[in-house]
Amino acid sequence: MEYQPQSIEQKWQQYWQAQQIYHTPNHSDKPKYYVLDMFPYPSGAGLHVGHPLGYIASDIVARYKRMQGFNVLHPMGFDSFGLPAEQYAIDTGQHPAITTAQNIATFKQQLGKIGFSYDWSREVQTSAPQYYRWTQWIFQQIFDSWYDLNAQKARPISELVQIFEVEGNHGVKAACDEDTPLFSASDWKGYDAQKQYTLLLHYRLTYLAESVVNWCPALGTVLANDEVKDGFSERGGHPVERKKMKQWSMRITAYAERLLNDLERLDWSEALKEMQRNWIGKSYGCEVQFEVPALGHALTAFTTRIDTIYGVSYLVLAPEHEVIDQLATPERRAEVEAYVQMAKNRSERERQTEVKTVSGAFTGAYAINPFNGQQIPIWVADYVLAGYGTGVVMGVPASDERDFRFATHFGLPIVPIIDKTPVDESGKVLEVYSEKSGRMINSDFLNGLEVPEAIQRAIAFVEEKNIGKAKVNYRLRDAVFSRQRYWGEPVPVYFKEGLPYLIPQDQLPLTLPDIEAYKPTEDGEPPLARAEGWKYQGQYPYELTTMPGWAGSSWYFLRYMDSQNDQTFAERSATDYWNSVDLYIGGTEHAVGHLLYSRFWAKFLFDRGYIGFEEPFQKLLNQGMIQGVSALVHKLKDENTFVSFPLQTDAETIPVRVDISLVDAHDKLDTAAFKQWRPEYQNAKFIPDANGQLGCERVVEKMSKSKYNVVNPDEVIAKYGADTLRLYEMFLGPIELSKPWNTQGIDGVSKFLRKLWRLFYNEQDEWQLSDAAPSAEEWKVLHKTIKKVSEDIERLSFNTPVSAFMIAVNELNTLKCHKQAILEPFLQLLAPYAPHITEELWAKMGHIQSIHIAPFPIWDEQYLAEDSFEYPVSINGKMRTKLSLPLDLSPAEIEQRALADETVRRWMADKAPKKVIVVPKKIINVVV
Ligand code: ANZ
Repeated sequence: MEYQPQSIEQKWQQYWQAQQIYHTPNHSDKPKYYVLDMFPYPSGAGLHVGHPLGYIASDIVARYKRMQGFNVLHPMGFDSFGLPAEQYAIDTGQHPAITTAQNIATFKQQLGKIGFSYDWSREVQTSAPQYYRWTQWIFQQIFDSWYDLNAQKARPISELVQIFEVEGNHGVKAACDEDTPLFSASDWKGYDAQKQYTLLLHYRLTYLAESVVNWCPALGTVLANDEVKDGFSERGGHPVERKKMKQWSMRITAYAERLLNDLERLDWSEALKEMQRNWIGKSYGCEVQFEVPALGHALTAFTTRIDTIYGVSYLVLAPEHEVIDQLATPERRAEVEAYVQMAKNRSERERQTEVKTVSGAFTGAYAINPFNGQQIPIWVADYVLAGYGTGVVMGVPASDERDFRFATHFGLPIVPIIDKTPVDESGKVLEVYSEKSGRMINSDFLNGLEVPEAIQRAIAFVEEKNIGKAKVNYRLRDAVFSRQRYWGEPVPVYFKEGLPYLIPQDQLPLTLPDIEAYKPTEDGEPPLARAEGWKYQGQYPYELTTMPGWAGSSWYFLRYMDSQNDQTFAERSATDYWNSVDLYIGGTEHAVGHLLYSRFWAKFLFDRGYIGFEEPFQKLLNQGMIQGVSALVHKLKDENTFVSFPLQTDAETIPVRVDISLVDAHDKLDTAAFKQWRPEYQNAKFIPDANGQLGCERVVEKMSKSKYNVVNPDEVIAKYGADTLRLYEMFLGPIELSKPWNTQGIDGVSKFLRKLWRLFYNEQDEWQLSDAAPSAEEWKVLHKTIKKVSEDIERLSFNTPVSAFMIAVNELNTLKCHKQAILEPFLQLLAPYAPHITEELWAKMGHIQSIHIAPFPIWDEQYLAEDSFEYPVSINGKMRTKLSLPLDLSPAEIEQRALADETVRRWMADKAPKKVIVVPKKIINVVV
């Protein structure tokens, strides 16, 4: 019997399914192991060979751990809310649920063919009401909580009410709105229910607030920063405005410190942790006040370099700053207003990244530098962000590059940061302290210090004089939670007299209503405004925005633990048992978004006692991308003629991408198929190479439909089988690296499996396993492979075991080893990588139970001990052959064995040796 993957793979996939081999119980005496893939968005294009890279690696680990006796949780599901399905719905009128269901079916079918060991009974789909019911429930818990900064944890709002009743809010340290008023216990008790409710809204961990968003009137929606380019929508090129809109936000900033500190205990790459640290962006600095006579009060700037305060030559405000109106003098007003209007339309990202374009406007007003009493002009410029620090920057052109560009552009003075003791002409040290202002007017008290000490001293001074305070700032912003879209979770809130209320828990899920078109209304309201009569109790309007894409994916790892539960999001006993994910595999594109939001929600659920751990993903592995290998044909400019590559002409050519299925492994184009491919090439002419063929150029780039370089795993499986696909994807190289899909090596992998098959079946297709006792050499091949493969999987090196398997099969082949005692454990060792062929041969050996629940082999050092040495044999000074000899031979015995060897004798031409020198464990030298 030949090895025919097509005839065995499907059979075993059905068998595993029917026998529930991968069904995972929630309680077990075995130790647990949770290995998870980032679940896919089920796009219409289906899987390409890049997607399974991480899934194969995680499946190998899952199988390996299962065979080692762990109770392994290895689920799969779908992140099934999202834009493409909605866009398709807008274009075609088809309900996104239908497209989504079709796409999920395709994905499941494709995944099924690769032979993954998922427990499908735990599947989740974020767009299913049974799932998003609990996403809504979590939203409600967040709404129902506040963050106690003393206890550093989220607590129920009811506990806050108890505190207010006893002591008002004077002593409460909470993450809350800046404009939260102060009140006493008796004030509180005097307020009516509505007023109390309104005050509590300042504290809730999810809240409605005006936030500045990218609003595109033509598309009728808010766009993410990366969907806006130079003030226009990336799609359609419509103008985008910065607009304040009421949006739900989540107070993730309350968790900034914990999100930062707890990174330390995670087994993630340093690069990834650094990305999260930068995103959280903790900076130590100081707030300092600059009096503004025109205002009658001070403006506060945030700086990390208070030590440079003597070099301040201007103050600059963010265009959104509310005092600009009051500050602008009548002569400057028009210019300032025009500037503010212009700046408003640039997104935050543009403002930060396009630092080279200097722009700004002078308000006409002045501030006083508290350290030296100097008067400095106040400007408005959009390099200052409204949402960071205080929205006011002290400009120090002598020290800061952006400030330098700004000052140079507008001709503002570049004041040196004094680094010498200031003296007058006669050499007298200048006054240090002004009685009149009570402040330093000129000082050398920072000079000669290293920057950190100078900062410390200046902050101490500022605090002592009561003109500012030390301040820690985070770059992290609260997370906007509203989307003006249809295909997302409805926010489980209704409005009564303008205030948001939660719909009762027993009425969840609040399901998406059907609407007749999936776009915003004419007056810019979200699509859900089209749902007529969609009101709570028939009268109170529901929230019309839906949740963002990250809502459902922030907690799905918990749902897998108890996916069918309709009483709670997941039973505490189940989450206690499974705890954090032990190994999480996915792409780096989620480094900050998804991974930060999931950590936030886990910490929140932990604080509220719903789960017993606060980090979701203990160990993380980022897989690289598989790139496509595009094919280019070279077309003569202005002609429908194609020239073979390497180019046979000096004429100017234009490279044209062609579908890779039209090009063979030797980069030659199927010209007939090419003519058929596109009508415009029907009459194409070709200038072939000397062999009459048309060569193509190959380039490595992103795998994408638009580049015609997509390789579908289904095709690879149809040709070679899933086991070859699995081994080959791992064989391509270290999992973390990106690498091109290069089909040239795939035959080698396929051949390896055929060779393996031949160890069991002879050329006459007869079963040839024997129960003879293995030789030491055979044992050694087996055990060194077990050792190598086990150690490599442990350190997540998935490519190196593939070569170890290949070497072992070659060696066993050379040894003509057909012994059950060797080949049986070898199958067990290979099973995680090649689950089908190993299951087939295992069954042929007579096993009744699946190989995938058999134990993983353990190596025995006894077989690995070196008992021989491979001697190089040199004859008349030239290395001629190698001899493997037992280590316990005496030099005389070694000489005897060498001289008896046939190859050696041949090189000696059967002459008597003049001299033989044996260096034990080194070399044998023969002179004739
Ligand atoms: C004076 C100065 C001198 C500054 C110097 C830096 C270097 P990080 O580290 O990111 O926290 N800044 C403050 N608020 C800002 C805002 N809303 N928009 C843009 N820039 C702002 O950066 C803090 C520094 O960024 C602050 O320290 C301030 O410039 C600027 F040699 O003050 B610095």
